[in-house]
Amino acid sequence: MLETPARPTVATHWGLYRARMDARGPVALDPFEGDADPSPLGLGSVLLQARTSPARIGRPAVRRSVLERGLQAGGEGRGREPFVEVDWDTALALVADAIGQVKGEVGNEGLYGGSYGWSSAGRFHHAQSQIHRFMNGIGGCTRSVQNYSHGAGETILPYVVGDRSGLVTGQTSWEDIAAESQLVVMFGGAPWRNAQVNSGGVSRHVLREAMLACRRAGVRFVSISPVRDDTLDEVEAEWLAPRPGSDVALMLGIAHTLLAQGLHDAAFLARHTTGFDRFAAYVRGESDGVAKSADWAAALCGLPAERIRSLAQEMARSRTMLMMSWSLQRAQYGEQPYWMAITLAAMLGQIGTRGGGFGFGYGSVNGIGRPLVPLAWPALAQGSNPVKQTIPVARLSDMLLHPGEPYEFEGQRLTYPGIRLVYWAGGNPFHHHQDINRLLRAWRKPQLVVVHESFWTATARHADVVLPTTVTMERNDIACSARDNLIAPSHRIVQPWGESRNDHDIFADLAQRLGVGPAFTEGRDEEAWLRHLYAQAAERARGAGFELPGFDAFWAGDPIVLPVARSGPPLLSAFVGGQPLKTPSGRIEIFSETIAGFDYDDCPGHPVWREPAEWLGAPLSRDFPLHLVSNAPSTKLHSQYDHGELSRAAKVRGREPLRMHPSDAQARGLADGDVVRVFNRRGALLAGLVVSDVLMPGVVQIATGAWYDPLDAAQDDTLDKHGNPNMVTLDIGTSRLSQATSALTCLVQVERFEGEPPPLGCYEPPAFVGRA
Ligand SMILES: Nc1nc2c(c(=O)[nH]1)N[C@H]1C(S)=C(S)[C@@H](COP(=O)(O)OP(=O)(O)OC[C@H]3O[C@@H](n4cnc5c(=O)[nH]c(N)nc54)[C@H](O)[C@@H]3O)O[C@H]1N2
Ligand SMILES: Nc1nc2c(c(=O)[nH]1)N[C@H]1C(S)=C(S)[C@@H](COP(=O)(O)OP(=O)(O)OC[C@H]3O[C@@H](n4cnc5c(=O)[nH]c(N)nc54)[C@H](O)[C@@H]3O)O[C@H]1N2
Ligand SMILES: [Mo]
Repeated sequence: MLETPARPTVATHWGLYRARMDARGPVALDPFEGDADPSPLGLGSVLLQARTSPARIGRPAVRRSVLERGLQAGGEGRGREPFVEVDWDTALALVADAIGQVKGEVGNEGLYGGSYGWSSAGRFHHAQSQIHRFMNGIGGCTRSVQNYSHGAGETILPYVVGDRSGLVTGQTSWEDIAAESQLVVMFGGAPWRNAQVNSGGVSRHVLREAMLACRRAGVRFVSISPVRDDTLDEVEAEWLAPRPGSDVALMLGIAHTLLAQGLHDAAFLARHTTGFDRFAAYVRGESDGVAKSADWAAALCGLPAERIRSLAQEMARSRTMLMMSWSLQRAQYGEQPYWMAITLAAMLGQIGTRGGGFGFGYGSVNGIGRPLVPLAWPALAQGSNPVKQTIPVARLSDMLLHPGEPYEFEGQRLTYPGIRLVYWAGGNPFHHHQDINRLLRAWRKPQLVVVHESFWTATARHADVVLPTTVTMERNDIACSARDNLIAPSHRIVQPWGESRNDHDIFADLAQRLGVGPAFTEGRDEEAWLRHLYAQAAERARGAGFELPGFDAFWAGDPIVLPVARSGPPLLSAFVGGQPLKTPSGRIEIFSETIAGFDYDDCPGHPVWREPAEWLGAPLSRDFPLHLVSNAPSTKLHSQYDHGELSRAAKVRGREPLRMHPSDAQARGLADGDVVRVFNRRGALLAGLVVSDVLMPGVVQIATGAWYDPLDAAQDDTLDKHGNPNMVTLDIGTSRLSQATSALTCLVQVERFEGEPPPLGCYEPPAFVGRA
């Protein structure tokens, strides 16, 4: 048994915390001393509320008719019927039988184990790794590729620059930006709220100090975003607010100005890119009769043409860094803003220099722009998946609704599989997926839904078998992240809640029942796995020149942050220095023959402006005149700890805050603190109104993460009482190239909710009945 030291550490995606203990257990969590700007997400008693929340799951539970009729129960009662609490043996026997039955009838392809979600930090108890290891061990399952974060970006980048460097790692350092940049233009801003987190852990929050150092060095920031507070006040950024979804038009207007005024770097374009001529013909209007002038762009994006022209000139005159947030590609045609930004940076000719060029995600998660130690931390081995069937992750509802039907993806014609059993551990699709009413219809299709959860989230409520899992502080783990130089113990500070078990132990038990127990566990328990993973980490660290202490000293000691240089090579400096890219031409592909060969009008051979299905310039905006921005929440990580005090303190009359410009509120007779109904043809949610001039008129903004709380679960298309923006978001692929999420392409209307707002039920457990 591993001992917990007197001053234990708890590692989360939002930072390291020291547990303050008394004789009975933990009383509060304090920030790790090494972090100058700790995130409040885990401070105090937020995490400890896992132990006091009525929403905590204490025992396995099965939907009533599934307990009675197994796979014959049908999906209609999912989310509607009461649960029956059962013992572990009953629940696991049911799951093992069902898996065996589906495998026997349709093969492993009928199991969906994509199981997207952040789950918790920690290398061993990482739910995704555990479920994938389990599924691979029983013969595989249908999986997902990509993510909701940057699915379109990660798909387009290899075609344009040969790989994904600069998307999640490899960006030019903040150190270089402070030293050499004169102008930083941030599309989507660089919100501090988002840099609170990083998957796998955070040793030190760096965005604030990095941006302030730039400011002190005289760097000028321009934040291009519909929301002013996407950038810290202290950096004194100029705020330019284009219509959401119009960034490509704006960038084309800048490109046209550069071209018309001869400010583009022709030598760089000739030497390092291919296809600029065809793009230039498009910009000039030679290929489609429409010149993409600053005036043309102004009419689309809403910024003054004069400012578009002067910005182009400032960019050409200065050492300019173009920063693109991940949010920009989370919209229809989301491939285009990234391709266009690279093209614009190529026209400026500063790619590969210190402080010039482009980079992604600087304000999307913590650690971007901080150099990394050159080593890959180990992860739980997952084996390989014998089933080759995958879907782009955001095509979940499409897959469930359209089995056997074809779709396009990266030049291939693929077919959706027929899914009989959905198995989820560590994610909350009723938080993350677009168009919840459509998801609800899709979710009724499979014969069985199994969910591992610690809390009665909407996903757990819409499962047939719910298996209670421990939370981080109830188990031992090791934290290390691909975007941090950290390796830290995460100690168990309390015993598991109720009958909850670790994901690993649940899968080990199921693996045993399915005849592959020893292969799954390799004979190791938690401690043996941690020692095993740590030994691998120490070996890799040694390879990179760092000597880690032995496991026992590590376990009893402080978090370890490996020292690194403050600056690494600028993005694409090796390429500019002569090393070809992994693209067909070896150069930056402003025109891609490969993409052109796919013949997709929603993603042709060079960057283009395409009017999104929903935006403030669309005819639809007459009925639904407000653009809804649904962004990452400041008071939680997605839907995690929505029931915690930090998240709930920010709610307005219990509802998720929706921010709106004073002119839009006045036009609707709305006041601060009103409960409002946000709706379009797809659905409706309630929210609590915050009137604020940090938004541009015509835009409303709500964070994701409020737990879906249906007014009447027995009805289709019912109202969400609480504030989940995915009630109204659009569930279409970005394009046939990437098929990624289009969550930010969304128009709505907002009105006052008349009468007494209905009480919330989402933080209470669902209805239970006894066994018949
Ligand atoms: N409209 C709109 N939608 C969006 C976005 C947006 O900007 N707008 N953002 C998208 C993005 S980028 C993302 S990444 C997704 C995020 O979507 P998710 O990653 O699905 O969101 P989370 O709330 O983090 O869900 C994690 C769930 O896992 C549970 N969990 C935590 N630890 C463990 C564990 O150890 N074991 C088990 N079994 N469960 C655990 C938590 O209780 C929680 O319910 O949302 C996407 N959806
Ligand atoms: N606290 C906290 N931090 C998080 C997360 C969390 O849940 N909580 N989630 C993490 C995850 S998984 C991810 S993927 C990242 C997401 O990181 P991002 O995708 O970078 O962040 P978002 O908050 O979705 O959006 C950033 C801003 O983009 C702006 N924006 C929206 N549409 C447009 C547009 O059309 N044009 C322009 N110019 N700007 C636009 C909005 O004003 C929004 O505030 O955040 C991570 N960080
Ligand atoms: Mo994400």
